[in-house]
Amino acid sequence: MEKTLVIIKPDGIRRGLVGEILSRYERKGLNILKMEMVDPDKDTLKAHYHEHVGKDFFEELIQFMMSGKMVILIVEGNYAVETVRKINGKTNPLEAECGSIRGDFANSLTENIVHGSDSIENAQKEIEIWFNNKN
Ligand code: IDP
Ligand code: MG
Repeated sequence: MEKTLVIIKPDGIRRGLVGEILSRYERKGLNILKMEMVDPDKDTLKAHYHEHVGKDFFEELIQFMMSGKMVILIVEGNYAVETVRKINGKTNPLEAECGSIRGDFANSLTENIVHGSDSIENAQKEIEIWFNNKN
């Protein structure tokens, strides 16, 4: 079964959206395989967001991700990677469709509530980064 890595970012926790977000994945028929509340350190975040190291928004992104606790999830199901990205909505809040998590709740390019892996290969890498191979 396909697996993907989801993060409910600190703004999602602060705004009390954890239950709402989980239920959107569940209602679509996806299965929550693992779930943990974490206080991320900078090195783990840098590994997770290595493709963005050096970009002008990188420091702002890391500071935001370290601004509070977040929830990490392994979500599985048919086409889990693409399905989660669709439920999450596009990165730019102006382009995220209403009905998606970002479309309904985000109004910032940085603070956009959720992360979902963008490929099966990256999902495997990100699951290793966050769950230390214990899946
Ligand atoms: P994704 O989360 O939809 O995969 P990415 O392009 O991989 O989007 O960017 C990772 C995260 O970095 C985004 O979710 C968002 O929090 C932040 N981000 C992306 N682009 C920008 C930007 O142009 N300005 C500020 N933050 C950004
Ligand atoms: Mg991405």
